[in-house]
Amino acid sequence: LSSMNVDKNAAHAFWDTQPVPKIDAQVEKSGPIEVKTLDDVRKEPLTLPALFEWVVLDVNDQVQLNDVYTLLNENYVEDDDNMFRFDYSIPFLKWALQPPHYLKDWHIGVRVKESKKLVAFISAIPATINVDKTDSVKMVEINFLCVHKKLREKRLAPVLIKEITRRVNLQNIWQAAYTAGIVLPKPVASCRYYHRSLNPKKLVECKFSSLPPRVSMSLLIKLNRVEENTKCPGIRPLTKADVPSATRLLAKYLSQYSLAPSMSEEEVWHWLAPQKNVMDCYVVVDPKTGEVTDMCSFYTLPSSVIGNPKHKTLKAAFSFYNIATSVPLVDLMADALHLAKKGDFDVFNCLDIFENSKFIKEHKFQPGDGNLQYYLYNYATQTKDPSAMGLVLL
Ligand code: NHW
Repeated sequence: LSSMNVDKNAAHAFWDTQPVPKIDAQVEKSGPIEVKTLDDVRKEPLTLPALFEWVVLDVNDQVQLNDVYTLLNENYVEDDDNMFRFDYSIPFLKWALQPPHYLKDWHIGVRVKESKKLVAFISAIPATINVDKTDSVKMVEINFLCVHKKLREKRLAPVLIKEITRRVNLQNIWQAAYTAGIVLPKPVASCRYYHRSLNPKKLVECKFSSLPPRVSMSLLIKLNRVEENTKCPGIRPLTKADVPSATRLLAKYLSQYSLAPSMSEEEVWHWLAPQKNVMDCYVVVDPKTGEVTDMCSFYTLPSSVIGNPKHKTLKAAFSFYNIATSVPLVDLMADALHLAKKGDFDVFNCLDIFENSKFIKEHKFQPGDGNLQYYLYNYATQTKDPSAMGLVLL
């Protein structure tokens, strides 16, 4: 949805009742919108329609994890033309849902009482988010909100959102961060996706991209070649021994952004440890001091290609945290593209957050038609430019 056709007067029967700024609000002072105490929090779960029941999903149990995978694989986010649907893998979901100090109680499902079929899901994970470089806020990140296609537009999503809010509030946490493709009251930042073709022939065959006028396939392939070798001396996968210095590098780098996570060493290792088909993270280390000076990282998020006779899945890399101090950022990202190509990815995606605009043109990224809106729940702050954003949600 482009910002041009957002109806600023659209009524939001649910969101108008929630502690979020109105869509046209001008925020003067940063801070919580409402202040509550545990006494204000309802002690019983929200009421579901009679045929359904709440469940907690134990993602350590392969069967339950597989239920989540299948719900999302069949019903999660699609592009505007319904040609692609995110296909978060099973190991990815386990990783995304179990960071340090995760709560099992925050992996919420709705099942049909009789058949036990999983028909809806929502999750929260704990995070500390720095807002406006001054305020460190204990929050949750909300993700994987999904209602089965057959149960859409029955106001089930607000019930899921209220239930997760209740369970988060019970832990004395009152703020959340989340992203969505749609415009709701009220984005903190409106960001744009950019795509770098790595396998242009397949992307054209899948109709992810099209041949530009007067460009042949062989020319397109040539234009999208990546470097044959890496440019950053000694670049190699992150190891556990790098974590203390990587954590310092990240903290210093992220401190310049208006919205950015603060991560402990334990969290840095959880989020950046290389994991095949989940996370790639490479570092450059100063040979004298052993300190990490540069880092690039991307996560693996394939999409199912809907109804294509030849291709079932697109393998996409999503840019994560990239920091260049000893080499130019464009060189570091040339290496990220080289490594992604070697890892058989079809496309490398990034948002216009961080300093990403500095390599988007040079490395031939093309703007996508998708936007990504960032939101905070129960925290008002001034609207931010994408380049002030230092947070990536999966
Ligand atoms: S965004 C991905 C969301 N998931 C998908 O797009 C998957 C495919 N779609 C679906 O499954 C990443 C359904 O369409 C969903 C809506 C479930 C999206 N965020 O049940 P109804 C996340 O997971 C509002 C927030 O009839 P439905 C982040 C909508 O505006 N609200 O719709 C999630 C309307 O309210 P309004 C959304 O199509 C963050 C109401 O839902 C939304 O059957 C969640 C309609 O409900 C979205 N993506 O189901 C918020 N999509 O007021 C967390 C629709 O306008 C907040 N809606 O009438 C923080 C909570 C924690 C606080 C802790 C202190």
